[in-house]
Amino acid sequence: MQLDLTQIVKEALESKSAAFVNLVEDAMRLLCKETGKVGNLDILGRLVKLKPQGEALIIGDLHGDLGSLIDIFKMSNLLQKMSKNTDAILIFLGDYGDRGEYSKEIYYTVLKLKLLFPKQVILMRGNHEGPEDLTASPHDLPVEFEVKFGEKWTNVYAKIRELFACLYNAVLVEERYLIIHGGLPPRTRGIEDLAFAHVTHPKQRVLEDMLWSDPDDTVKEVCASPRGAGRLFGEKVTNEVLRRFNVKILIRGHEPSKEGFKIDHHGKILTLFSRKGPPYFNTFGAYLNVELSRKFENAEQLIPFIHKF
Ligand SMILES: [Mn+2]
Repeated sequence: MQLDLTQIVKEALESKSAAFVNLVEDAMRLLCKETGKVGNLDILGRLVKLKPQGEALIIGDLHGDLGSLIDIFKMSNLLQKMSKNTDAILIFLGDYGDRGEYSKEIYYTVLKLKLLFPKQVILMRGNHEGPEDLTASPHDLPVEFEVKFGEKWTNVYAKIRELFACLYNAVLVEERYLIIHGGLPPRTRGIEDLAFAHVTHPKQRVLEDMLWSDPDDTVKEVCASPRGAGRLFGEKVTNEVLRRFNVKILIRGHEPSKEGFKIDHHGKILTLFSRKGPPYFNTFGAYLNVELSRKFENAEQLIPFIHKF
């Protein structure tokens, strides 16, 4: 399939409420029903298990920055690779909207990509796609929808909120990586805890930790987060959870960093942040493009595969 990103972006920019709602409904019909084997993906609840094979492109928070998304696709040539090579995987770490001017267009583009490559695109849930009782603040999406869709905006907004519940909580690349938007829930017993975190929410705080938490080098176990949701977790938690899932590195987004990426907990955690511009003022955005078959013990070894822009 010859894929024209310029065409998708043009459609995204021009889409009116009816076309946007149609796309969200099509994506929901696909996403919400995904279970079991879908190509190389093995799906349980809202967790994807991946065999360590094929190339993966992992994109961090975009927060309405359409320019960076276009740049990443141009630089990585991934769409062409995905068309040719069915085991190439594209993972978005969540937080597509809010902050930037082009939330509507980012959602449109990533949902369109999911429909075009259902077996190769994984859309994760960020805290800006959280459940009703954990809405991120400031949440600019309703305002942007009102400006761009006019009086029909409430209907469009209700639809996309429905879709948020179908986005993925976690990706587990066997013997390699655990991939989550925010942070690690302490005392996790097994993959079911992650796969069904949206079901046990809010009785258990697993989903809140996954969407909101941040690593901290000074915290012993966990403590309250200045974000007002989620927690700060220490290296002890990271070691325990990674050991439990038999993986080496946590890959996550959620935190802006000057270089577009940062490494915490002695190389056990890689944070990717893929948008640039206000209000964060990071100098670079970054994404990861790595062959999943390759074995790495420490996130420092992933640096050659991190692309800063
Ligand atoms: Mn976030």
